[in-house]
Amino acid sequence: MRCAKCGATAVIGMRQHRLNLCAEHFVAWVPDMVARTIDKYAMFAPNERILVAVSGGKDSLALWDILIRQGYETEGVYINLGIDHEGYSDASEDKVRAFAEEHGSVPFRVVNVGEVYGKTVPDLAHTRRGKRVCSVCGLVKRHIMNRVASEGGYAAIATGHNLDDEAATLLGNTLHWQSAYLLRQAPVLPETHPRLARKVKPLCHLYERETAAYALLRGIDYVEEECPYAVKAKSIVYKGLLNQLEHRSPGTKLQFYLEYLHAREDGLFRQEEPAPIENTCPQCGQPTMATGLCAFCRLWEKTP
Ligand code: Q46
Ligand code: ZN
Ligand code: ZN
Repeated sequence: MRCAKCGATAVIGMRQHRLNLCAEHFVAWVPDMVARTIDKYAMFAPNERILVAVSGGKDSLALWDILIRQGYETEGVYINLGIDHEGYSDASEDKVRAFAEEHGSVPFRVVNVGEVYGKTVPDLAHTRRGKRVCSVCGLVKRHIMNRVASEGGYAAIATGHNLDDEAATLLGNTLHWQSAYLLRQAPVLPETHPRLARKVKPLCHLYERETAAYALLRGIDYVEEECPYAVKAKSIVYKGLLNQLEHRSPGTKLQFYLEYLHAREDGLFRQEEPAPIENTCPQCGQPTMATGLCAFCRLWEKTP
């Protein structure tokens, strides 16, 4: 297998692009791909400040690495959820901290949920019977990221979702015809309020094996273990199914996602404009659709 650019031995073949590359050309190709994705969806401008949600995993650290190398002004935020299974949250925090130091001590902050709010995410979920840890976790992470972005005046929140993540979510939403979720699944979610920053996914055209290879070749030290709660997630099953399809027919995942975006652009899932968010939570001050406390504050209110 030879590199399409220089003829040296290729380290990776991307069958969906019919492209084989050597290490040197692959680590240059990945940021190019990300730059094209940022451009294509007008995710952010070069002068905008970006908050990067980092988990310590390969995708978010690869994303942060690429944005730093491309000269963007970024800050990394690690939310320590307090998942203590084999020290998962603390070990992940250590990886992010080490990454920030190795990259010239780029701005970085940790929000420790247990220390700031008095309960870790698993504790909070256990005291709320019937609530899955992941749904509590999602709500907590969204709230904290929005708060940090708004306080810091960031234009956008960037997350490391790759194409495998997006295709798996899409498959799940399609199997259940979750039209409201389908409508909200996009590479860019515009700001819906001055205090709710734009959400962007610059890795959404990259396969998971490509972000993993990039992290490896760049020598990025990341947490290899998945979050212990992810094991139970349906998305793992969907990823496996999509990989089987991909194996038989290279490019299936990419096509599934891109064709969905085209259909979405053509108005297939279009609904009426959502009502503007006019309320403010009396407790935390965040914009909310609810009258009274926002969903995040209600979560803590009801917890004994
Ligand atoms: S971190 Fe949180 Fe994920 Fe872990 S508890 Fe579930 S949602 S799986 S991205
Ligand atoms: Zn080459
Ligand atoms: Zn609130």
